[in-house]
Amino acid sequence: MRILILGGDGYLGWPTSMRFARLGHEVHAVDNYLRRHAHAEAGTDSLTPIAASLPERASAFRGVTGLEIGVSEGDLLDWDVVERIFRDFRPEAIVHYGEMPSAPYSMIDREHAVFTQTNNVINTLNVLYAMAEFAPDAHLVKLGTMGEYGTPDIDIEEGFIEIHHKGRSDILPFPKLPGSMYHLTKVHDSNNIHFACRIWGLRSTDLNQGVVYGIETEDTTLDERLNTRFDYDEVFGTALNRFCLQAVIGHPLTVYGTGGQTRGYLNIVDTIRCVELAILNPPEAGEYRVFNQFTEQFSVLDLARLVQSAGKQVGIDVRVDHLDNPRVEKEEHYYRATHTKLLDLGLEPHLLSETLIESMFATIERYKARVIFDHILPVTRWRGIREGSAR
Ligand code: NAD
Ligand code: USQ
Repeated sequence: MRILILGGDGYLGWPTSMRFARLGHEVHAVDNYLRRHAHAEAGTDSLTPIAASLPERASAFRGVTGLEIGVSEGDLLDWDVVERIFRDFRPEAIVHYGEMPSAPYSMIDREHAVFTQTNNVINTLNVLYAMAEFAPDAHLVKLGTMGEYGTPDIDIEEGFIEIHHKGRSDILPFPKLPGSMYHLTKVHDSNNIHFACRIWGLRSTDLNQGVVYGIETEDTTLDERLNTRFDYDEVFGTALNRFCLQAVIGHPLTVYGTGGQTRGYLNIVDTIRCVELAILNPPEAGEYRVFNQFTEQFSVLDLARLVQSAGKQVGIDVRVDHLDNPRVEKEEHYYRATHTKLLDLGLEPHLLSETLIESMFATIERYKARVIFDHILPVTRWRGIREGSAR
C-alpha cells in the first residue's frame, strides 16, 4: 500500500515509517521538525542521538536495509504543502502523528496554547480537505489520546456509549473531559473527523492512545543512525520514560501528588502493531470508529514502585519523591477503560515487566553522558496564569 506518515520524524512516526517500509509498503514521511525546534528553543534534547534530518534518516535506512522511505520536509498547516503531497503521492492510508503532543507545552501560556490548538486542529482540517479532494477512498488512521475521556466516575467505552434518555435511546460519542489545552485539541480533531466521515463519506480510525513507553523497536536497533528520539524533560518526557532515566542518573522519581493518577500505557512496539492492525482492517466508507489503544493500566505510583523494584535487581537504589502536583487532575479516582477492539484484531501485547525496565536502564546507561539535568523537575503549572503570559 501507499502509506503516508504525517509526523514521520517523531518518536513514534520514525519507527512506524521504518516498520511499514520493511513490510513492503510504499512509505512517504512528512515532518516540519516542530518537535526538534521546540527542544532547541527550550535547551533540551533527545537522550538518544538521532540523525540530523528526515533525508539523512532515510538515507541511513537505505544504506542498512536497501529499502526506500520517501520524505517531504513541510508544514501541514500550509495548504500548498498538503495539497502537493496528496496529489503526488495519492495515499491509500494516512497515519497522522503530526501534531504537538505535549500537555505541559500547551499549558505554558496563551501563546503556547494558541499555537498548539492552531497547529493540531487546523493541520488535521487540511488533511481532511486533502483527503476529500484527492484521496476520498483512503483510510485516515489518526492518533488521538485516552486523555480525551479524562477520568469519569464510570467505565470508559471505546468511543461511543449507548444512552437511554426519557424513554428513547441512541449510541452517541462518549462524553469528553480533557485535562489540558493539548488534550482538548484531540477532542476537537475527533469531532472534525467524525463530521468528515458523516458528511463526505471519508473513512477513519481514531486511535485513542494511552501513554507510550520504550526506546527501541526491531528497526531502531539495526544501526545507531536509525535511533528514535527519547525524551525525559518535564515538557516532552512521559511518565515511565522519565522514571527510568531518573533511576539511572540517581534522581528521585518525580511522582506528582499522591501518584494515584491512573492511565492506560503501552509499549512503543505495540503502538506500531496497533497502527498496522488498523490499516490491515480498514473501516467502511463513511465509517468513523474509535479504538482505545493501550494494553495495561497503572497508577503513577505503581510505575514508580516497578522502577524501584527493577532498580533493586540491578543494584540501583531508587528513591521516590512526591512533588506538589503541577497539574490540575484527580489524584485518586475510579478508572476502567474498555480496550478490546485491537485485541479482537489480533494484538498480542508486550506487557510491562521488570526485565523490560532493566533493558531500558541499559540503553539509558549507554547515553547517560548526554543527560541535561536542568529540565527534569516540573516548572509548568496548570493553575495560575504566569504574569504577562496573556499578552
Ligand atoms: P512527536 O512530537 O515525537 O511526533 C510528532 C511529529 O509531528 C514531530 O516530529 C513534529 O515535528 C511533527 N509535526 C507536528 N506538527 C506538524 C506540522 N504542522 N507539520 C508537519 N509536522 C508536524 O510525538 P509522538 O510522541 O511521536 O506522538 C505522535 C502522535 O501520537 C501525536 O499526535 C501524539 O499526540 C500522539 N500520542 C502520543 C503518545 C505518547 O505517549 N508518545 C500517547 C498518545 C498519543
Ligand atoms: N506524571 C508524574 N510525574 C512525572 C510525569 C508525569 O506523576 O514526572 C503524571 C502526570 O501528572 C499524569 C501522568 O503521570 O497524571 C501521565 O503524564 P505523562 O506526562 O506521562 O502523560 P500525558 O501528559 O498524559 O501525555 C502523554 C503524551 C500525550 C498523550 C498522553 C496519553 O505526551 O501525547 O496524549 O500521554 S493519555 O495520558 O492517555 O492522555
